[in-house]
Amino acid sequence: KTLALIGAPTDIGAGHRGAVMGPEALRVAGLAEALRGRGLEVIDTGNLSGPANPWLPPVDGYRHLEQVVAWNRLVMDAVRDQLGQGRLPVLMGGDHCLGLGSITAVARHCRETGKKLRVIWLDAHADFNTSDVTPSGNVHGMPVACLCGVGPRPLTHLDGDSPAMQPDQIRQIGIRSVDQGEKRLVKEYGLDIYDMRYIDEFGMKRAMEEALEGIDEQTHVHVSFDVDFLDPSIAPGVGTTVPGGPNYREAQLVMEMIADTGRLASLDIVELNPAFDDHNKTGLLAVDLVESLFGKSTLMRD
Ligand code: DIR
Ligand code: MN
Ligand code: MN
Ligand code: MN
Repeated sequence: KTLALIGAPTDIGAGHRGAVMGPEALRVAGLAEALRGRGLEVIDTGNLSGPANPWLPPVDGYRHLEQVVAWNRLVMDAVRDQLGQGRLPVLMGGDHCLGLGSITAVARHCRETGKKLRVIWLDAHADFNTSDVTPSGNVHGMPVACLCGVGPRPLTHLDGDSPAMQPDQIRQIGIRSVDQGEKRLVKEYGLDIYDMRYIDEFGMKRAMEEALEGIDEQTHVHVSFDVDFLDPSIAPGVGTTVPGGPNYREAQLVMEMIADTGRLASLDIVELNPAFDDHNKTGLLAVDLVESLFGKSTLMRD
């Protein structure tokens, strides 16, 4: 299987500028070379080109809605194109609003090919805000809600149909910052969340066993990796750090257990913000973890 790297340099949905530099930081950290080193064929398709960030305040609860829609259309089309060619798309964001376009394309591909979709959402945040409850108006806090059909029509109907997916197709890991109104929505929609309290009490192994339960040969696993999932002490290069995230070993275990399923079929790497980073430390860590996601393991008993 050939991997297709897709750069989406934008911070259109974020509350801080800088994720626009994410794709280049991942390239400089050696993402393509590391994956080729694993024996994978990797094509870098270059960067998508969308509207600039006008850096305006929210209007009716959304910041930059028009530009967010434009970027997500570009991402959706690029991901769909790569899936159609039988490649494994790796979206290099960009902020997490782009998960909407990426997963909308993946979900359609699954419906068309009769696959079961399982989204593994690695994040400090639930990203289930709406215009009514958002504290910021930033659309990177809303993609999961939009995917489940809750949000403004241009985002919920990105490819015409809505909802793109059902809440029971997603598992969220590492969650530790959920806004007040967002918490109510997440409960109402029944999202399956392995928050940090759960991970503290039962351990990452058990959380991942449960999150990956039911995956079989017919499952398309999509990983949406928001780099702020990681503890800020190891990953400072993100716009919205939240203390108390997974440490290095826990994060490696997450990636290795997903790799063990053998069903990873698409990936987003989002929210890497070099403006907050320390000598691309977070970019290098993201590459290290993505290598594990594609099968690099320290395990001696296999
Ligand atoms: C917050 C931050 N929940 C918001 N969300 C972030 O503005 O909606 N998501 N940073 O990744
Ligand atoms: Mn996110
Ligand atoms: Mn986040
Ligand atoms: Mn597929």
